[in-house]
Amino acid sequence: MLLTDQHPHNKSIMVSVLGAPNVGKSSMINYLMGMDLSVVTKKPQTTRNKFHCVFTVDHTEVVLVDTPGVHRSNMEFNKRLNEQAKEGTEGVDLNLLLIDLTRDILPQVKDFLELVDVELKRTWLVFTKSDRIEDAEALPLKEVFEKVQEVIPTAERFFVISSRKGDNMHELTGAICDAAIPGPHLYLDGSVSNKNERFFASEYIREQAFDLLKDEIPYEVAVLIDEFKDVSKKDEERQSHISASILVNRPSQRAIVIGSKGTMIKEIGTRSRNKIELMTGGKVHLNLHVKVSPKWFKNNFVLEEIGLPRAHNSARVWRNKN
Ligand SMILES: Nc1nc2c(ncn2[C@@H]2O[C@H](COP(=O)(O)OP(=O)(O)OP(=O)(O)O)[C@@H](O)[C@H]2O)c(=O)[nH]1
Ligand SMILES: [Mg+2]
Repeated sequence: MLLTDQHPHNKSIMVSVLGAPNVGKSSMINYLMGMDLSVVTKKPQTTRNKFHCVFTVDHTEVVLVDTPGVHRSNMEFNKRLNEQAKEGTEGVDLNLLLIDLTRDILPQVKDFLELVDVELKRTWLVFTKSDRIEDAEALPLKEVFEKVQEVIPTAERFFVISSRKGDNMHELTGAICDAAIPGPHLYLDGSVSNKNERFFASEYIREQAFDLLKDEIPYEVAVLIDEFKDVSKKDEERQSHISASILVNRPSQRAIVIGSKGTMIKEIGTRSRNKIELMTGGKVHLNLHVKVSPKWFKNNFVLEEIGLPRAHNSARVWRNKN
């Protein structure tokens, strides 16, 4: 979508946001966007799809590509998550590689390069969670950065940020805007993403399930939107009717997701409905159904439906025959 008749001062930049699970990619994006668009939880592997998050500063459009955290696993599902991250680097002007300061730094860089196996073009390192380090300024990050440059020669500079406290976010935004390229915007004014409300509704339901459920269950939950209908009456506040299925792997998980006397599903529903209502700006009627779909995370149809197509290293059985 190229928009004609744009302001002559318009600039745009597309920036991938990459790194291991849980380093704070989605939190940083939300901070920069000034809204809770992307889902964030305490648990790793929250984000499952790459998608665009868009904001503008004066005439400069910034398109941030959120991606799933990459990690080592032979499971088909995880290969597809890693593929999303790899695809997130395609066609961007700049990569931000996020590194969690509370964990060993160099292994995070090396693991990322090994797992994603792409030659990163222009790259900036972003050290995250500085608020969790007693004296982040005293860390020998310049030396560490030079070591990173040995494996990523295109690494140009680094930032030390906290999405919790906002440290250095202004500098990061300014630098991204300065790096933007003169040219037309890709999105219409006011657009915040390339994904639609259906996508975010399913994300906000999954976010609450992820947050509230324990052990393996969050990882064995998927959300499908069965219906998203506008039922607004003329001249009245917007009203939407949403039916969604929460898929689980086993019958015992279904019982847990529903909870005793339905308390768990009610909590997931109430919390996610509040967030969906903030998005739609109106009233939402939300119906949730918990369905057992054994091994859905190996089922190509379900994986495609939740936006995870085959990866380059998918098991043979997943390959397209023609
Ligand atoms: N203290 C602190 N916590 C942070 C910061 N940034 C993120 N977190 C926390 O780290 C956890 C993971 O954050 P996310 O933004 O979901 O991380 P992510 O990299 O998107 O994770 P995946 O989507 O799983 O790859 C959450 O509990 C956040 O609140 C930060 O700057 N400071
Ligand atoms: Mg995330």
